[in-house]
Amino acid sequence: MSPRILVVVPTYNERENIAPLLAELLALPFDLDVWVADDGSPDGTADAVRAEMARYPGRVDLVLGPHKRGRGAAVIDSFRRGLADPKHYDVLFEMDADFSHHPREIPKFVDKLQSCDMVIGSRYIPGGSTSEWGAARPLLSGLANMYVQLVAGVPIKDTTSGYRAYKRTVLEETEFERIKISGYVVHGEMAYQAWVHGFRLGEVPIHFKNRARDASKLTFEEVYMAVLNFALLRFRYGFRPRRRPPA
Ligand SMILES: Nc1nc2c(ncn2[C@@H]2O[C@H](COP(=O)(O)OP(=O)(O)O)[C@@H](O)[C@H]2O)c(=O)[nH]1
Ligand SMILES: [Mg+2]
Repeated sequence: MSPRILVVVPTYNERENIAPLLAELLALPFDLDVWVADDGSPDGTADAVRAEMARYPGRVDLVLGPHKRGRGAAVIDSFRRGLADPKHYDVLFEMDADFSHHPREIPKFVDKLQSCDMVIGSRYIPGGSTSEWGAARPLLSGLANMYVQLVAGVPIKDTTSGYRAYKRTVLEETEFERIKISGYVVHGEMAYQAWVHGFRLGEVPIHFKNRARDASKLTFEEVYMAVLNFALLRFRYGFRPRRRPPA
């Protein structure tokens, strides 16, 4: 049986990208809806989404945030609502709107979910790749991943990747209210929670296409908070995965 899928796409000034992205996602051979989590983008992304909602009735929705909340908070808010939705989605995805994460990779995630509860699109396993121009970002992301593996022990090569699929049970047990890390590295904490709850984590290789204008937006405070919080993850959530009853 094919799962009911909800894809959450956070947007901030993605007017140009959102219609083409929706077209590619909705053409996939899955029972799949898309919710765009927009934080009042000044470029009018929400209007572009409304136009697409009319084109694909019932398959696209707009979740408007009260202000610019950051990617992590926007996605978590939509996940909460997605779990409560009467459509009872079996699988929830998150992905960027700027085609850094390509819709054509979605079937790989769906396959992998047959043997895993949470699947991460990975740049750092065989078959994965990135098109990054600067040196700073790959270096930072590589260091962040090494650090997470070292201090948290999650057996994942790309914990910072924001292209992911979760079975709903994983999100139902995720303690969103405990997440302290904001920004770029919230994904590490979500992966740690899933792992420590005893869920099966998997990775599929993806190609990550960076957009030209991207410089790293990491602030010193974000880095510092991340380093500190990751070191504390084990103490906050436990050291070893809990045993789960077989699914
Ligand atoms: N809702 C929402 N989305 C955001 C926010 N900041 C970034 N995004 C979206 O999150 C995704 C990743 O952001 P991007 O600027 O491409 O970051 P990067 O590629 O990781 O450096 C894109 O789809 C953005 O539009 C925000 O504050 N709120
Ligand atoms: Mg991007």
